[in-house]
Amino acid sequence: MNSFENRLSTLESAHNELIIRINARQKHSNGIYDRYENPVLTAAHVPLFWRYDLNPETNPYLMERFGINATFNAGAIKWQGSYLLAVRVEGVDRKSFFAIAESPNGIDNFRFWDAPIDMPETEVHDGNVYDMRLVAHQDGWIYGLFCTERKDPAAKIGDESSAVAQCGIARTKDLKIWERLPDLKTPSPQQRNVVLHPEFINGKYALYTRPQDGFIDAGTGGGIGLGFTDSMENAVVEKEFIVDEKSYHTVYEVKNGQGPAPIKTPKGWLHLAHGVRNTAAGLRYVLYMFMTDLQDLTKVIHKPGGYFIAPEGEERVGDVSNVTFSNGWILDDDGTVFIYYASSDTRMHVATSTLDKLVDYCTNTPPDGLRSAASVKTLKGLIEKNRLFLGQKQRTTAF
Ligand code: M1P
Repeated sequence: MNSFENRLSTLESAHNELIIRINARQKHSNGIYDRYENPVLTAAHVPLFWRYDLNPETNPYLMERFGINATFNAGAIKWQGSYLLAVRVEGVDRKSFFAIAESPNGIDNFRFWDAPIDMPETEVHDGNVYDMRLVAHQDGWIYGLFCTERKDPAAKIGDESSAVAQCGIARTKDLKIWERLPDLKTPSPQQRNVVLHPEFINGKYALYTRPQDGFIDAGTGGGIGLGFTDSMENAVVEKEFIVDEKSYHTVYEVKNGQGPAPIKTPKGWLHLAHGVRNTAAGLRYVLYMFMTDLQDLTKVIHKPGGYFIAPEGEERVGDVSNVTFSNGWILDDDGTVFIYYASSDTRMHVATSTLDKLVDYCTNTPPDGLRSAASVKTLKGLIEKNRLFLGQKQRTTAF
């Protein structure tokens, strides 16, 4: 074997080993969900034939010709018995695009389809596209709503970083061929984290929005909004109702955003969202949950205090450290919920729970009392409850 073949064979074995690696559940859990030992997708999962020119004549050193920086913020759907992620794949040039990765069990063995998604553009070309939410809507289409980012046309000369974020919309029947629809129009100057509700509401499409003044700053906007449109072919939301506000001294104090589309349960719609607060080390992104009323989607009926998932261990470090972000989950037929989350804008993970556990978590975890004294009162209530219960069981030694 010559050195080209040697190198290729080493690359192939390492890649194959990574793809087929079994992902074991972590030993310890908080009872609400289980984490897993390994990320489900990393930049190294991207096929070698996307990254390398495999012809020794045109690439004698077997160099990477198209470097991949990260695989993160994936939408998710169960499709023909497989677990699919619509992954934000980011090249070393900072541009992201979408690609489908498929697993037989939702936990490991994720493999990218042969080519990334060819996403059509509108007349105003996209600068960058990311964070697709996949929704199988009642109307029969699968929609992909994502952020389309373009250079701010009002940026001053020399300002090469101001951007405008809007919601791009596409739909498909097979996740291969996509039809691009016009971008969403709302009263807000910018939009990110827009998500389609899976059912019609009074004959209209319902969209979760995130009104924001600037590209990063939510400013006077922020909060998870809800708006309605008659059609997705020309989607216009005239009024946004704020469902879940950002609020002082919480994990969603700076801004928040809907994660994937909510899941319907007999007790209400189950939501997964991200919340952002500021720290001396920069912004910290965590996931939190809440439930809304089955009839009135703007009414929050349960909201546990604090975060649901925060970055842990290696998850804490990456391109944008201290971030967990989720825009995809899958409810399986047996009630298992696969929660796909990205860490630090770098890689994808899965956590598993069940619908019953998540509803229990939302309905029975105390809400945020918004003051230290309120937290102490809640905690003392739990201690007292345990004292009485354990006392009845004559196990007072615990106290
Ligand atoms: O870098 C963290 C996240 O920042 C943005 O989220 P938000 O709009 O809520 O601030 C997005 O760019 C997201 O992709 C990214 O993970």
